[in-house]
Amino acid sequence: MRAEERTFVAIKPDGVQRGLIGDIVKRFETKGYKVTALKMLQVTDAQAKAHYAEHEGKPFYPRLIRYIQSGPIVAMVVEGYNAVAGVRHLMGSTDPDKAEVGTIRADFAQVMEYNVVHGSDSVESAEREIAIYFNEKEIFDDRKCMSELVTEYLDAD
Ligand code: IDP
Ligand code: MG
Repeated sequence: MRAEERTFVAIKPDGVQRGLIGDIVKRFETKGYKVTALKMLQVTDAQAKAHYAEHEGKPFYPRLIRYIQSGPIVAMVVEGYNAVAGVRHLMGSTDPDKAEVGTIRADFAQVMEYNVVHGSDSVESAEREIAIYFNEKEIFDDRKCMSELVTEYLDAD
């Protein structure tokens, strides 16, 4: 049985600058995932290094660090069944040129260097990355659903 998972998602600076926040968040919400945390922030040196530690030493690493700090990002925690793999499926391949049409990267980006979104690649990475950008008090996974609120409202009379 697939488990309820949470994953870390970021709309990278190009996505924010190009006015794609709403379109990208919509992809996750229409899939049925719950956005349990969301904020815009400027990535610090320490956050950038922690986030991309696995890529240190690779040829594209300096440009990647510069890119993720080139403007504000929108950081999110996204929750749902099989959310780690599911979010990456919605995002598409790292290279937008190879991503399937209909995925975020295929539809909104052209080159690997500027691929508009980040999504964690495992449950362990998700927990590590969430902790870089959020404290637990900023995550709201116990929201009442609308039917519960409506029932409460009707019962109040
Ligand atoms: P992912 O974002 O699909 O998980 P990773 O391999 O973890 O892909 O790479 C992190 C980010 O680094 C990518 O999203 C992309 O922005 C950038 N990147 C990865 N590989 C390359 C490359 O070969 N050239 C330029 N940028 C790259
Ligand atoms: Mg990755």
